[in-house]
Amino acid sequence: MQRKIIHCDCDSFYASVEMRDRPELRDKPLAVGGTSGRGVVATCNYLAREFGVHSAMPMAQALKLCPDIVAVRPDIAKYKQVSRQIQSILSDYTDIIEPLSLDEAFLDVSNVDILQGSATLMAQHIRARVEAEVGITISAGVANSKFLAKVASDWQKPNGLTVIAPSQVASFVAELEVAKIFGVGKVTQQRLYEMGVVNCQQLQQFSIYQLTDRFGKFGQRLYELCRGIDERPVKTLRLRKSISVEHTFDKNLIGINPCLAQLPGLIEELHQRVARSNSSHLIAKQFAKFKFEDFTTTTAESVVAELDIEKFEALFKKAGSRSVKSVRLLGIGVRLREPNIYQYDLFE
Ligand code: DCP
Ligand code: MG
Repeated sequence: MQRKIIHCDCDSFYASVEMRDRPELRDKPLAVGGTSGRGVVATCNYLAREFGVHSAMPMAQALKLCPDIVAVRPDIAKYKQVSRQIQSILSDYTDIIEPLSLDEAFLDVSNVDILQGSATLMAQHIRARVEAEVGITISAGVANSKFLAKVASDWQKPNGLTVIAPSQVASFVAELEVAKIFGVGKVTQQRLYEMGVVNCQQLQQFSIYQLTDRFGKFGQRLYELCRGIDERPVKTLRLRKSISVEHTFDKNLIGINPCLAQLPGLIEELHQRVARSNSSHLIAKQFAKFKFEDFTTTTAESVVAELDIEKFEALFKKAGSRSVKSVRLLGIGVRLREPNIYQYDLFE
C-alpha cells in the first residue's frame, strides 16, 4: 500500500511569531536571538535572509551584513504555546504525528478518510488553518516517504506546498541533489562530489557494494534514498500509559504479612521494567492490585514521583483490608503521565 506522509515546517518560526505580534516589524529585516555583543541568530525573517543572514550566525555579523536589521530576544515560552496550538490543529487530521521540533512534524495520513482521503487537500487545509487560527505561515510537503515529504516541504518555502505524487517520485529523485539527502553532511557531500556525483541519478549508477564499501552502513541508506526508497515509519511519541508486574500464587496467601513479604521482589521487577522502558521520569502514580480467592479484584493507588516502598506497603494494607478472603494474585504498577514534547527543546 502507498503511504501518504505530510511534513509541516513553519516559516522562519520565531521571527514569524514576533512579526505576528508586532506588526511594525513586518516589513523590516528581523533577527531573533541573543542581542548582546556575543549573541547568535536563532532565526531571521526572509527579508533578512536576502542579506545573507541565517540561523546560528553571530548577531554581530548579521548586523554587518544588514545594518538595519532589528534584533529581538527570543520568547521561548510563547513559541511553545504557538507550537501547542499548531500541534492541536495537526491532531485533527491524524493521531500518527511525529514532532521533530517546536515548528516541524511528520503526519502519516495513509488511513485517514476525511477530505476524501487526499493528503494534498489535508495539507492545504492545515496550511490555511494555521494561517487563519495561529497567524503564521507554514510550508508543507506531501509524498510517500518521510525523506521526500521533508524535501518537498522545503521545496517552495516560504508559504509553499509541494506534492510529489507516486508517479513523480522517480523523476523527482533523479534530479535531486545529493546534498538534499538526509544525513549527507559536508564531508559526505565532498566525497560524493569527488566521485563525480552531484544528483541522485548519478548516485544510482553505483552498486550497493560500491556504496557500502565506501560509506559503510550509510552506503545502504544512500543506495535506497537515491531511489526514493525510505520505509521509516512516522513514530508517535505516545508511550504506554502504565507498567505493571503481577504474580498468581500456587497457594493463596492468607493475611497481610505474607503479601507484604512478596513486595520487595515485585518492586525489584517493576523497577527493572520501568528502567528498561526509559520511563522513570514519567511516573505519576503507583498502584497495588489484589485478586482474592473469589476472583474479586481491588486496586489502591497514590501519587508519587518515583517508586516508593513505604507507600506500596500502605497500599497493600489498604487493598488487603478490603476483603477477608485469601489472596490469589498480587500486582503492583505505575501510571505514567503523557510525555511532554515541549520539554525536549532541541534549540534551548
Ligand atoms: N532555531 C534555533 N537555532 C538554530 C536553528 C533553529 O534556535 N540553529 C529555532 C529558531 C527557528 C526554529 O528553531 O525559528 C525552527 O527552525 P527551522 O530550522 O525550521 O527554521 P525556521 O523555521 O526559522 O525557518 P525556515 O522557514 O527555514 O523553516
Ligand atoms: Mg521552520
